[in-house]
Order: sequence, then C-alpha cells, then structure tokens
Amino acid sequence: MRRLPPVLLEDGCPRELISLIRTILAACKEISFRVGQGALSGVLGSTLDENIQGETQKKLDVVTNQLLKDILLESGYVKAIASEEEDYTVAGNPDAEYIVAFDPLDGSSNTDINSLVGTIFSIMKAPEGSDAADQSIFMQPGKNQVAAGYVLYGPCTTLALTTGKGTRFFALDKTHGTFLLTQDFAQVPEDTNEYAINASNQRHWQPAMQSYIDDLMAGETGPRARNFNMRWIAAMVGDVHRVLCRGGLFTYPTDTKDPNKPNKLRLLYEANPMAMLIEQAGGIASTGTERIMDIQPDAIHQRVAVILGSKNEVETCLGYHK
Ligand code: AFP
Ligand code: FBP
Repeated sequence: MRRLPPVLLEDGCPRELISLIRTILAACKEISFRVGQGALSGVLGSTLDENIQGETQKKLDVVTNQLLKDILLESGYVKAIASEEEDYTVAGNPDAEYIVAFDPLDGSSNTDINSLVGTIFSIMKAPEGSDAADQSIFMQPGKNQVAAGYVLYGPCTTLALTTGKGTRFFALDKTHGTFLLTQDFAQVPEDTNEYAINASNQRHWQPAMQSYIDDLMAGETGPRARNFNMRWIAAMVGDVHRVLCRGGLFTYPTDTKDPNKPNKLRLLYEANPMAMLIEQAGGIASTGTERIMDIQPDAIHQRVAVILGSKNEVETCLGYHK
C-alpha cells in the first residue's frame, strides 16, 4: 500500500503543501490516540466554558484545538489559522503561503458515548502581500481551496483528502503511524435510497424541505414510488463519510427553531471542505439555492444550509427549492 507523500508528489502537489498536510496529520494521529483512550484519557465531558458561538465546549474540543493550533503555528507552514474553537483568526508565519481553517473535533458530543468524531480541515492560499493578522484573508469562496479533508476517528482512523485531483481515502496504520492509501478516486453513486437529516426539527423546516422529506417518507406508495432509509450519526464527519462511501443525501437545512441561528453548519471549516470532497467525488453540495463553494464569506464563523451527496438525489431535492 502506498504512503501519502509519494501519492501527492505524483499529482504534482507542491512540497510545501504536502508538508502542511503532513503537519495536520501529525496532530490528528495524536488526537486519534487521545480519542481512542476514551475515559482513560481523563478528558471526557464538558468544560465550564462556551465558545464564541455559544456552544458548551467539551474538554476534548479544547485539547484538540490546542494541539492543532500549536503544531500548525510552530511548523512555519501557515500564515494564519481559523478554528471553530477560536473567537478570532490567529496569525502564524507572515511569510507562509497557506491559511488553514479547521474544526478540531466535529461531533464532539459523541465522544462521551464512544461514537464517531473527526477533524475537518480546509486549506487556501493567503492573498499575495496580505497581513497574517488580517481576518479578511479567510474571506474567500470555497472554490479557492487548494486542499480539504477530514480524519474520522472510527474503528479505523480514516483520512479523506482532496487536493483538487479526486477524493482519496487513507487508513492510519497504527503500528507504524503512517497513512496508507486505501482508495483512489472515490465516487459517490449518483442514485441513492438513503438520506440523513435531524428529523426532530421537521416542524421548523422551510416548506420546500418539508415537502421533499414528506415525499421520501411516503415510500413506495408516494410520489417517489420507492422506499428510503434514514441514518443520522449527529456528527457531519460521520454522515458525510457514509455518503462518500456508499452514496446518500445529507442535509442540515435552514430552520426557524432559533431565529438568531437559522443555519447550524459552519461555512469555512465544515461546509466548504465537505463540499470540495463531495464534488471531487462526483457529488453535489448546495445550500438549496446556490453552490456552497461559490459563497463569498463575510464572517469566519458564518453558518450556511447544507444539502450534499448523490448527484441525482441532490438535484431532485433542489427541484423542490426552485
Ligand atoms: P460540533 O462540531 O459542535 O460537535 O457539532 C456537530 C454538528 O455541527 C455536525 O457535525 C452535525 O451534523 C450536527 O452538529 C448534529 O446536529 P444535531 O444536534 O441537530 O443532531
Ligand atoms: P446488523 O447486525 O445486521 O448490522 O443489524 C443491526 C441492527 O439490527 C441494529 O443494530 C440496528 O439498531 C438496526 O439493525 C438498524 O435498523 P434499520 O436499518 O431499520 O435502521
């Protein structure tokens, strides 16, 4: 099985970018170990703090954020970082070429129940001549990403990675501490009978999503004339991994549950990297009205509606939004 650096070198990926990706993965190996220790790590449960978005921070959110932040800033490969767990962006090496946005531990409420969690990352180039301390260097649409990926801490620690030349899977060989290529050019099947949504929010969805899901639930006697199955891991990283592996539609739509927070998922470090991985595997990622990677961000913790996955099913869903 092939190791990650030669695979990326063959693609013509710049050495500096490969080094940056390997730096992120070094932190992820440590996170994999800590998550795998479960209660033995002594860091399960919540802190007494909230992040800037008003969410209670898990102890592991704080630990994993610090790990990634330290290793990235010490590496010299990044000009600035943006994290779900940091109020503002943090400046790094002023001469570095790349900026990284990340969610250090997506789905962190799952840690207490020994279920799926992961680290999501997005890499872009900093605009030429930009100031490392200027937050606006992150205000770029997702189509500018030069690499995106996640590391899923499941029974097997798995990396999904794209540098714009398809989506690949690597598995962490824990004996040797290396990520080995397990699948080149993953393809999301165009059709599916599976969808993922937090159905407890149904009464808060907009009419288009209400009718789409009603029609899926109606099954073989409804307008879709077939049965669908539902899956919800409560960690985007786990749900998107399933979609990448065997197809499906994943959505966290706009809802009216909290008027101050119509959308849940964050653009820079959740929606954009997942959108790139899905598109590079032949799928679609939209908000319902526009392509996710075309959105011009205006805040680092901006939230968007997400509908992504199997091409034909996402197109059907988007048809309800027209
Ligand atoms: P965290 O990154 O704060 O753990 O949030 C995870 C998440 O944003 C996303 O990964 C899931 O899809 C979603 O929350 C689950 O939401 P529900 O609580 O509505 O199930
Ligand atoms: P397997 O052991 O065949 O994988 O089945 C798993 C299972 O019996 C339960 O663990 C799980 O709750 C259920 O299937 C899921 O059923 P559904 O497909 O209806 O969601």
